[in-house]
Amino acid sequence: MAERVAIIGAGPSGLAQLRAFQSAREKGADIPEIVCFEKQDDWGGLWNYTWRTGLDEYGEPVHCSMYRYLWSNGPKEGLEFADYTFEEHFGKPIASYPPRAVLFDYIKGRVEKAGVRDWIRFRCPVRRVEYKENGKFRVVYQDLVNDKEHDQEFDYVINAGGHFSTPNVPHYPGFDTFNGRVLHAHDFRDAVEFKDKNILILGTSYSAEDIGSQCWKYGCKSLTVAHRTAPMGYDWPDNWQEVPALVKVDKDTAYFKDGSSKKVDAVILCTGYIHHFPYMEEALRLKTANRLAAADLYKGVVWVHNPKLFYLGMQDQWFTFNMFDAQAWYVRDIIMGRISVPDKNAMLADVKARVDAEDALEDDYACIRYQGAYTKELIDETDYPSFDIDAANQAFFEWKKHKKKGIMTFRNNGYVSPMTGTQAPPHHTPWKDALDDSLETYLQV
Ligand code: FAD
Ligand code: NA7
Repeated sequence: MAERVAIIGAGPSGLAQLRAFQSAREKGADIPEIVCFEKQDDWGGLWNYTWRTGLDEYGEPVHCSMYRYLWSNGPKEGLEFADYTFEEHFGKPIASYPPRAVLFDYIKGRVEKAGVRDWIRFRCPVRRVEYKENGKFRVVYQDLVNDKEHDQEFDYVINAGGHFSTPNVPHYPGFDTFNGRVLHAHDFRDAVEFKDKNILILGTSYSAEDIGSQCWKYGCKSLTVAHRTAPMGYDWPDNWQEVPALVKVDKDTAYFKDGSSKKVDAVILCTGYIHHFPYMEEALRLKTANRLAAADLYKGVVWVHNPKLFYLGMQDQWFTFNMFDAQAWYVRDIIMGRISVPDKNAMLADVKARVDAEDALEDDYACIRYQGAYTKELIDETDYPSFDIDAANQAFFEWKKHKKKGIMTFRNNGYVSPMTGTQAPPHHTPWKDALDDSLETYLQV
């Protein structure tokens, strides 16, 4: 009997895992039986956009945290697959900050070519994962379309369920009597809703920066961004101000720590996400902060308390798609007996070393190098095509400088692909004037 592997989620991480196994099979290896459970009706994870918010048509929490007009917030040269380049997919070099639909198309292209769609059971959320005395995992999943619950045994489980979907929602005094809308970034969909409105944003990370930029681009009246720790400090447009922490709201007015106040129409909580895996039994459930060295994961992927369980993509992310690949190839090789896992003490020491090394990092540049080195460390142990990590780091470094130079213009720049060495062409329209984010318009010359 072939061993059985369950993969939870068909987002970029889960799809990397399918492609990793398929590539081993293509090279002649015997691979285990793979079953991937996906609760949405299509693959792509967060990149599979839906207008829905809250619960979906089956009463399931909507996974999507993406919104209309989302363009990549980092250069595509930092996330490119080493085994499937942008040039291979699009047949020509393209600009460096593709909109969501373009990246979705790219993600799909590789797995369509690999022919792995049949391994996925769509509309099948995993309800429960338990480890049994017989050394196997019991996986309970729901077939939503036929409304049936099923129960199966697996030798290995790979959780690729994502961690930017369940919102972290703080409460501030006065929210319950605020006259406008209070929403989390997870439920933000169309910036046009906020045209001519005064908006308050809480948070200072990617969501705050990008949702604020979308609202500015599509014509909001003003943006006020309150920071709990430190301001973002970019050279913002005139109608954008950064203020100290929010203290309370009262009907239509927000009050800040420095005593200032501002009338606002809506509050958007860009306050991050939580790692939320209620379907994993307690002993198997990852609990970690959103950081580069996630808790309890040897080499960032192996669950130290049961090394037949793996988590993919659970780190905070500078590197994304090619880091997920590095992880997926590594996990594949553990399962296929090509890489061995040390004893628990050695695994715990590995986690501690990673946490300590992250704690010692001094700035974002060091964080990028750290995650680049981690990605390379895993790639060096497998047959994933090796690539120039320094060149990917370089794209990120230039990106950071371009953001500092112009937060509303950085997406007009292009970078060199670490995979092909090609310099990306400039996009035909500056980002702030490009209101149509469709694939067809983006790919026009
Ligand atoms: P996800 O994409 O979240 O996919 C997880 C999948 O698991 C989903 O399909 C979900 O339906 C499924 N799933 C979850 N639970 C279950 C269950 N119990 N049973 C069955 N299926 C389940 N990265 C970039 O590189 N560039 C960007 O520009 C960028 N922009 C972003 C913008 C936003 C708003 C957000 C939230 C993230 C962004 N990211 C970006 C980061 C993003 O995390 C990664 O690009 C990528 O989507 C992570 O892939 P994943 O497969 O780990 O998780
Ligand atoms: P992040 O990167 O986890 O950032 C969360 C932000 O929320 C961060 O600035 C926090 O401030 C802030 N935060 C958290 N709790 C609060 C409260 N209670 N009050 C005020 N501010 C708070 O999440 P993002 O959504 O920006 O990014 C996640 C992914 O989505 C990322 O990969 C992007 O590509 C898109 P702090 O600095 O801790 O004071």
